[in-house]
Amino acid sequence: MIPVLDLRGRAPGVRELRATLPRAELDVEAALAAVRPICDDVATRGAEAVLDASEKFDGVRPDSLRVPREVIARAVENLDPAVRAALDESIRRARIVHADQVRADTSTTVSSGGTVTERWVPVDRVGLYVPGGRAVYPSSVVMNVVPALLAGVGSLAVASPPQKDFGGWPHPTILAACALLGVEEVWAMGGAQAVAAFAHGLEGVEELEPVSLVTGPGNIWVAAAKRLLKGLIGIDAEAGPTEIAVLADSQADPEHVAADLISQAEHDPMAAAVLVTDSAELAEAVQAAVIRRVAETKHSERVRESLTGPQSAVVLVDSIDVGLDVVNAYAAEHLEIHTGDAAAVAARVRNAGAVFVGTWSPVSLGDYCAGSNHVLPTGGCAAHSSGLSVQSFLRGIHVVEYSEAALRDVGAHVVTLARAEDLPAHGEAVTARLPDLA
Ligand code: HSO
Ligand code: ZN
Repeated sequence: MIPVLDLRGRAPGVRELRATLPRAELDVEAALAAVRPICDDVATRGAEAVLDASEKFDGVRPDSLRVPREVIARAVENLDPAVRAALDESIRRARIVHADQVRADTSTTVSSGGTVTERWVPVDRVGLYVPGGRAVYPSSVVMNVVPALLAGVGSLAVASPPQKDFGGWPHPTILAACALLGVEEVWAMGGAQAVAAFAHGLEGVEELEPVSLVTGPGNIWVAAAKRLLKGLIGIDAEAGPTEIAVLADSQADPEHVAADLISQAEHDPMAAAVLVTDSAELAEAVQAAVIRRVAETKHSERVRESLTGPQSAVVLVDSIDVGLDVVNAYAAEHLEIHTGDAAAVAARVRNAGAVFVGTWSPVSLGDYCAGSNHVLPTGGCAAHSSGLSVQSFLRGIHVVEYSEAALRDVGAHVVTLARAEDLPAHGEAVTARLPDLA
């Protein structure tokens, strides 16, 4: 049974909701201590340090860190045709959605002869992390690579942990997904050591050019390495365990709701599943369906651990209005709306990584084939951040160009503000050009 949190008869405010709603706690700070020596070792000893860490943590020492071209080619040749067709469709849909995110430069005439242009410039080189471990994530290759390519990133490298069962290379489906997207630079490395190798680069037999930005989900060690190396590199987010929240009323189909809660619980015993509903009958029906389905599903053990854990809950509320307050305070990575007029309710959602509207839009559709991105903010970060997009790989550079007349027009204000900040030399940069403004 999913633990119940009964908020009926109450309308708690945001602060109280944030304190009472369940949340998976990830102690990234504690992981930093373990990750720091690994990252330092990679900085000084390079590839040897990465290989040693792989042997220790992944239980395998790949023949090389860079995955050879033939190994990638073989992975595509051996790819199951149905998987290939599904990946092709996933890529096609992601491309059309992300293509609409590409932005044109904007040029604003601020005053006559004074313009500010915002130029969108892709990051030169990026490292994309694709997790291995409990599951294989070729879909995450798609979700990282597609926006990077559409942003115009010129150089990109993918890293994924070496797999004991596949000769020390990343999972073949991951390699095949890279090939389908035209990615040739793939590295058999995972965990903190992969992030460190991306950040510092590698020299010698294994030549890895350092990257400027690392994106992609990963486990706590990856998150800790991102936190440690942030600044030297840019990062997208520190991904935590996946989360699904469902806002549902009495019209919802309990089987659909149960199946969707279980689908995300399948990722991780720490994954969070939260049902928010104003219908006690629906809550009961969902609990019953969950029990039945969990018994039958393949990864029932980890699903059960996730759904019965302190990070999951069925939250009972008086109305969908209060339910909206709850889900907005929770700021879930994924939020499904199963109510009458779901679109209208969804329009009132302010905080969520992605919103799935109505009974025919399950999260797993978005995980693979909706066209939306599945690298999304977790742990409440949806209150301030977005998921991965073309924008994640761009920098907006302001290009300022003023004529003499345009500078003259506003120069006195610059001088005044410079004096007000007790930074008179700032004003002197103007009066050096236009002495009469002194
Ligand atoms: N739900 C995960 C993404 C994923 N699901 C990949 C299956 N494969 C985090 O959004
Ligand atoms: Zn998923």
